[in-house]
Amino acid sequence: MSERTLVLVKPDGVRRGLVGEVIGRIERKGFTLAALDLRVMDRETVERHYEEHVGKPFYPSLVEFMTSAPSVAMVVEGERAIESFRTLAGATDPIKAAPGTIRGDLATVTQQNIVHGSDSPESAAREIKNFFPGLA
Ligand code: RTP
Ligand code: MG
Repeated sequence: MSERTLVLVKPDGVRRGLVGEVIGRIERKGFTLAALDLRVMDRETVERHYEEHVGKPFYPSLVEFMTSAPSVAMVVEGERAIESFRTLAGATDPIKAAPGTIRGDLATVTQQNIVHGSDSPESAAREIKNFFPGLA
Protein backbone atom coordinates (compact mmCIF):
# COMPACT_ATOMS: atom_id res chain seq x y z
CA MET A 1 0.00 0.00 0.00
CA SER A 2 1.46 3.36 -1.00
CA GLU A 3 1.95 5.68 1.98
CA ARG A 4 3.50 9.01 2.80
CA THR A 5 5.93 9.58 5.67
CA LEU A 6 7.60 12.69 7.05
CA VAL A 7 11.39 12.49 6.97
CA LEU A 8 13.73 15.05 8.49
CA VAL A 9 17.45 15.41 7.93
CA LYS A 10 18.24 16.91 11.34
CA PRO A 11 20.69 19.81 11.87
CA ASP A 12 23.66 17.45 12.33
CA GLY A 13 22.95 15.76 9.00
CA VAL A 14 22.68 19.07 7.13
CA ARG A 15 25.80 20.44 8.85
CA ARG A 16 27.77 17.33 7.88
CA GLY A 17 26.68 17.51 4.24
CA LEU A 18 24.66 14.29 4.38
CA VAL A 19 21.46 15.53 2.70
CA GLY A 20 22.46 13.99 -0.63
CA GLU A 21 23.48 10.73 1.05
CA VAL A 22 20.08 10.44 2.80
CA ILE A 23 18.05 11.37 -0.28
CA GLY A 24 20.18 8.99 -2.39
CA ARG A 25 19.36 6.09 -0.08
CA ILE A 26 15.65 6.99 -0.13
CA GLU A 27 15.60 7.20 -3.93
CA ARG A 28 17.67 4.07 -4.48
CA LYS A 29 15.25 2.16 -2.26
CA GLY A 30 12.53 3.11 -4.73
CA PHE A 31 10.72 5.94 -2.96
CA THR A 32 9.83 9.30 -4.41
CA LEU A 33 9.73 12.78 -2.92
CA ALA A 34 6.38 14.54 -2.68
CA ALA A 35 7.71 17.67 -0.92
CA LEU A 36 11.09 19.07 0.15
CA ASP A 37 12.10 22.11 2.21
CA LEU A 38 15.24 23.46 3.94
CA ARG A 39 14.47 25.56 7.02
CA VAL A 40 15.50 26.53 10.53
CA MET A 41 12.62 25.18 12.62
CA ASP A 42 10.99 27.49 15.11
CA ARG A 43 10.25 26.27 18.66
CA GLU A 44 6.53 25.85 17.98
CA THR A 45 7.15 23.56 15.01
CA VAL A 46 9.56 21.38 17.03
CA GLU A 47 7.22 21.30 20.05
CA ARG A 48 4.36 20.10 17.84
CA HIS A 49 6.61 17.63 16.07
CA TYR A 50 7.97 16.02 19.27
CA GLU A 51 4.85 16.48 21.44
CA GLU A 52 5.02 12.86 22.69
CA HIS A 53 8.39 13.57 24.33
CA VAL A 54 7.36 16.59 26.46
CA GLY A 55 8.64 16.07 30.03
CA LYS A 56 11.31 13.48 29.16
CA PRO A 57 14.86 14.20 30.38
CA PHE A 58 16.21 14.65 26.84
CA TYR A 59 13.37 16.95 25.68
CA PRO A 60 14.85 20.42 26.45
CA SER A 61 18.14 19.58 24.80
CA LEU A 62 16.32 18.00 21.84
CA VAL A 63 14.36 21.23 21.25
CA GLU A 64 17.59 23.28 21.49
CA PHE A 65 19.29 20.99 19.01
CA MET A 66 16.42 20.92 16.53
CA THR A 67 16.14 24.74 16.48
CA SER A 68 19.91 25.33 16.31
CA ALA A 69 20.46 25.18 12.53
CA PRO A 70 18.68 24.26 9.29
CA SER A 71 17.02 20.90 8.78
CA VAL A 72 15.60 19.41 5.60
CA ALA A 73 11.98 18.29 5.79
CA MET A 74 10.55 16.02 3.15
CA VAL A 75 7.54 13.90 2.37
CA VAL A 76 8.58 10.48 1.12
CA GLU A 77 6.12 8.36 -0.78
CA GLY A 78 5.93 4.68 -1.70
CA GLU A 79 5.05 1.16 -0.72
CA ARG A 80 4.86 0.91 3.10
CA ALA A 81 7.03 4.02 3.26
CA ILE A 82 6.48 4.62 7.01
CA GLU A 83 7.88 1.32 8.26
CA SER A 84 10.36 1.01 5.42
CA PHE A 85 12.03 4.35 6.13
CA ARG A 86 12.32 3.44 9.84
CA THR A 87 14.18 0.31 8.70
CA LEU A 88 16.49 2.38 6.48
CA ALA A 89 17.14 4.78 9.40
CA GLY A 90 18.02 2.09 11.95
CA ALA A 91 17.72 2.13 15.74
CA THR A 92 17.44 5.43 17.64
CA ASP A 93 20.79 4.82 19.38
CA PRO A 94 23.36 4.68 16.55
CA ILE A 95 25.49 2.22 18.51
CA LYS A 96 22.60 -0.25 18.31
CA ALA A 97 21.69 0.61 14.71
CA ALA A 98 22.75 -2.11 12.28
CA PRO A 99 25.50 -1.43 9.75
CA GLY A 100 23.85 -0.66 6.43
CA THR A 101 21.34 1.70 8.04
CA ILE A 102 21.66 5.50 7.94
CA ARG A 103 22.27 5.77 11.69
CA GLY A 104 24.35 2.56 11.83
CA ASP A 105 26.67 3.75 9.07
CA LEU A 106 26.87 7.48 9.75
CA ALA A 107 26.13 8.41 13.39
CA THR A 108 27.58 7.90 16.89
CA VAL A 109 25.36 9.96 19.22
CA THR A 110 21.69 9.30 20.05
CA GLN A 111 20.54 12.92 19.77
CA GLN A 112 22.56 13.60 16.62
CA ASN A 113 21.22 10.59 14.75
CA ILE A 114 20.83 12.38 11.38
CA VAL A 115 17.24 11.56 10.48
CA HIS A 116 13.68 11.40 11.72
CA GLY A 117 10.94 9.23 10.24
CA SER A 118 7.28 9.07 11.26
CA ASP A 119 6.48 5.98 13.35
CA SER A 120 2.81 5.34 12.42
CA PRO A 121 0.15 6.43 9.91
CA GLU A 122 -1.33 8.75 12.57
CA SER A 123 2.05 10.36 13.29
CA ALA A 124 2.77 10.69 9.57
CA ALA A 125 -0.49 12.54 8.92
CA ARG A 126 0.05 14.86 11.90
CA GLU A 127 3.72 15.54 11.10
CA ILE A 128 3.14 16.13 7.37
CA LYS A 129 0.46 18.69 8.26
CA ASN A 130 2.88 20.40 10.67
CA PHE A 131 5.55 20.88 7.99
CA PHE A 132 3.52 21.05 4.76
CA PRO A 133 0.01 22.27 5.63
CA GLY A 134 -0.80 23.00 2.01
CA LEU A 135 0.17 19.60 0.62
CA ALA A 136 -2.71 17.86 -1.14
P1 RTP B 1 12.77 10.23 15.59
O1 RTP B 1 11.44 10.48 16.29
O2 RTP B 1 13.66 11.45 15.57
O3 RTP B 1 12.57 9.60 14.25
O4 RTP B 1 13.61 9.16 16.43
P2 RTP B 1 13.08 7.80 17.05
O5 RTP B 1 11.62 7.62 16.77
O6 RTP B 1 14.02 6.75 16.61
O7 RTP B 1 13.32 8.07 18.59
P3 RTP B 1 12.38 8.83 19.64
O8 RTP B 1 12.28 7.96 20.84
O9 RTP B 1 11.12 9.30 18.98
O10 RTP B 1 13.27 10.07 20.03
C1 RTP B 1 13.25 11.26 19.29
C2 RTP B 1 14.62 11.84 19.16
O11 RTP B 1 15.03 12.38 20.42
C3 RTP B 1 16.43 12.22 20.56
N1 RTP B 1 16.68 11.39 21.73
N2 RTP B 1 17.65 11.60 22.55
N3 RTP B 1 18.37 9.55 25.44
C4 RTP B 1 18.54 10.53 24.59
O12 RTP B 1 19.44 11.32 24.68
C5 RTP B 1 17.59 10.65 23.49
N4 RTP B 1 16.57 9.85 23.26
C6 RTP B 1 15.99 10.32 22.14
C7 RTP B 1 16.95 11.57 19.31
O13 RTP B 1 17.32 12.59 18.38
C8 RTP B 1 15.73 10.83 18.83
O14 RTP B 1 15.81 10.52 17.46
MG1 MG C 1 10.20 9.12 17.15
